[in-house]
Amino acid sequence: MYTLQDDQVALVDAVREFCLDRLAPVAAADDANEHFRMDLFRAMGEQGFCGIPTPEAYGGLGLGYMEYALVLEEIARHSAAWAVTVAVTGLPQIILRTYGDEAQRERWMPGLASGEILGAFALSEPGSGSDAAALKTTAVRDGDDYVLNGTKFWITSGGVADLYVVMARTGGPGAGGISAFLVPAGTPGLSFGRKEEKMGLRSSPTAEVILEDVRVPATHRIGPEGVGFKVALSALDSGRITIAAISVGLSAVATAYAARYATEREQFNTAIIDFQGVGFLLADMATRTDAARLLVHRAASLRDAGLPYALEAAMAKVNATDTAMAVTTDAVQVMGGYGYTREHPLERYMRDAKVMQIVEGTNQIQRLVIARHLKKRYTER
Ligand code: COS
Repeated sequence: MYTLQDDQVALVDAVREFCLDRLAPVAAADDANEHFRMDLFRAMGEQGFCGIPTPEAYGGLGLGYMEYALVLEEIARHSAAWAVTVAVTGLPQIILRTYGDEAQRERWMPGLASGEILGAFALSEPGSGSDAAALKTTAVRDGDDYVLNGTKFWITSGGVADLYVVMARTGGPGAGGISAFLVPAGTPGLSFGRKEEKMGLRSSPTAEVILEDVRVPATHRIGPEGVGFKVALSALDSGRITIAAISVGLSAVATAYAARYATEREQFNTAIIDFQGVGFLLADMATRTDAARLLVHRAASLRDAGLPYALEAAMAKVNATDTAMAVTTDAVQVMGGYGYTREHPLERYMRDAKVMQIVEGTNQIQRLVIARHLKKRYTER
């Protein structure tokens, strides 16, 4: 029987209470004004939101990806932008936990888990998005240091983050020539270009990260030279579960909002949910949302059990994000003219849903990953 455990329900209730108190009141205005609040991030960190799956020994809550998915879904019901900020500060933690050495873990993980350090992940470049292995940023060894040069694009929390994990080329072309580095904010030569004006996720800043002769000690390299691509892609496997969970939050809140409206709204002396054209739309929205959540929970459970989950994470991501786009669009349709205005949050949900089909690997890349897994499975038989 598939049910949540009591402590999981209690965790979600606590997150909801915080979000209703601190996040919901500012979500719409901060979206309109593109306003990011560092104090709110630190407060979320104090609540433990930033280190849900990080071991207690490194300052986290030591829970699983199931709990992480549940928490991110709940935050996303109030603000997908904030859920993404929390998810992305998790990427350096996953990376350090898997590939970092003990000194790096002790230095950075407790701060990241508690929200004292806001983390960012810098892989994409102007000419390297889906083809991540084509990145051009360089890291050249110079004595006990590396010197980094290049430009990173579309970096979540760019300009406000305290710590950047930067993928840079230390060797030849392709995936095998890439290494990962820790670059703290304030390092000379690290600067930020244009802050993007985005369609959605507007209270989460996204900026260009510029590295000009940025010198970091060799102890800031994560793992051996040449494993940076694996570092990045394995973090993205986990990140895809988080983006999927956030998308389920968007679908769930949009469905609830539209269903409530359709129950109250009367036309022709009838609640519009009783017209099959609207009722069936809502029925499909609710069903698709729950199906998407099940795929997210499957991927999270596999990860928590220490089993392979990359395929299931890609499936969960492609399904949940396509679902969020469809469901939020239909939710606007249910509310008609009201849904299209900023008096209601549905247009924000719809704008926020769009980017979920793009980030952490476009949905075309997810399908490519899934197809490659299928090819491997059916070749090996
Ligand atoms: N985890 C760990 N290692 C992985 C991996 C994963 N999920 N996927 C691939 N690798 C490894 C491979 O095993 C291979 O290593 P070996 O040569 O030692 O076997 C190496 O990485 C290269 O793999 P591959 O040949 O599959 O690389 P491709 O250049 O074909 O790229 C895709 C694969 C397209 C899947 C990858 O570039 C990708 O996911 N792109 C999207 C990037 C993305 O998500 N960007 C979003 C940034 S954050 S918003």
